[in-house]
Amino acid sequence: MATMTTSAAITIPSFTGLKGSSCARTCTAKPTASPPPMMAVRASLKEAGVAVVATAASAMLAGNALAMEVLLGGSDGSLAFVPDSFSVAAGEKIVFKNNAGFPHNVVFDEDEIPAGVDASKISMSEDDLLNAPGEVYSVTLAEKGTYSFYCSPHQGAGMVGKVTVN
Ligand SMILES: [Cu+2]
Repeated sequence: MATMTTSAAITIPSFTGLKGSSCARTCTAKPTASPPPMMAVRASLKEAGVAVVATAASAMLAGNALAMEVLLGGSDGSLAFVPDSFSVAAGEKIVFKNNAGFPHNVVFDEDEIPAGVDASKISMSEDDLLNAPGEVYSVTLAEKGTYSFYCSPHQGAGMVGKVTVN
């Protein structure tokens, strides 16, 4: 009697001890219900991860190669900076590129730039115009703050923009 009880007591825990505690809850849930949903979640996470990585990579490539690119004139013919409001890091290059509806230029508003910044040093001349498709004007802003700029031929048509330097 005593032997049988002991062996039974040993046998049962060795099964329930493993399968019972570590598997009964996790294992019965996993092999049956969890794997399909978990795999589905993992798959979608993977896809999302890939998309995020791809976006980050292209953003990095664009950042390295051209810095911030702003189109002069919308492809739809609008007289606008595209985008007309954006942020860059201090010292990051901003490339304004002639796209459509030119001539355009880029003039910073001396009243709407950080104190101490000389508008004439970061602006094109009011008379200087980008006439050819793809022509660019590049500028690097070192001082943090908000800068307003406009295209002198089209300021009246609303071709204005704002950049925040962080
Ligand atoms: Cu313009």
